[in-house]
Amino acid sequence: MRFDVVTLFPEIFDAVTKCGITSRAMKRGLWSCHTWNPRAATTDLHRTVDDRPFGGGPGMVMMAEPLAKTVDMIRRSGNNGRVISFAPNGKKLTDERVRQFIADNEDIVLVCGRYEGIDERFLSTYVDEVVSIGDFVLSGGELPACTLIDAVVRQIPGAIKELSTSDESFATGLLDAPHYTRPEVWRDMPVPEVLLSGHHANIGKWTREESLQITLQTRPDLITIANSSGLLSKADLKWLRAHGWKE
Ligand code: 9D3
Repeated sequence: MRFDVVTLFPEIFDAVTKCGITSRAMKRGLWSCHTWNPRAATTDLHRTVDDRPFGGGPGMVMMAEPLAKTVDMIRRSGNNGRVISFAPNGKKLTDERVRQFIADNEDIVLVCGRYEGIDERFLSTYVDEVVSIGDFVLSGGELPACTLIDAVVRQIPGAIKELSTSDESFATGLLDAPHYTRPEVWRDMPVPEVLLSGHHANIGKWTREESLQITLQTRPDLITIANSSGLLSKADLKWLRAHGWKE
């Protein structure tokens, strides 16, 4: 899988190309990432990529032409995949959309906005899809683009050895149970006894109930979704009803 990223700040993508699971997956040849600076596609003395908004208002707007020239270059370099741009008014990224990117198995072009946004005429002619990562204000599209890359790449088959990605919380539909490691007692706080017992059935039951509890407390909406997706057992439903769950 290949990502081509249009960005004024290519260094930010070191976060995914140089660090951790995504870096290892890149060394294994599972994906590649090329950054393209739209300043390189400008012709004026000051390499201008932004200008004042027509109609007035605060801040600056990214100009269409440097972005269009850059995507044209990316096309000529061989990436024929979807063009995704990032903006606060985009559609919220979900685990479901991330899995679709994997299933599609296509290259992707990412366009990162800075300033107040991108000229609408570029968006309407070059961009297939606008993505947000949530209702909070960031400084630009780069961290959302890194977020998308990280979320997608870690799900490429072979990127992760330890956990099968189907084991993860969004596949079980519940949040993770708490984790503990050595030492057995840290600052007078012991590890829950059941986890030291070696009794795998009890450990499984405890872990499941911790997951149900944390999900019920912090994300009750996920309990409703897990239930309607058939991800909850009779034992789960019994535990939930006993702990105040209202269907
Ligand atoms: C919603 C705020 N906008 C109107 C006052 C101004 C504005 C703020 C921040 C316009 C662009 C940005 C930069 N943010 C992104 O480019 C962005 C983003 C985000 O801020 N939050 C969540 N997801 C994303 S994806 C791209």
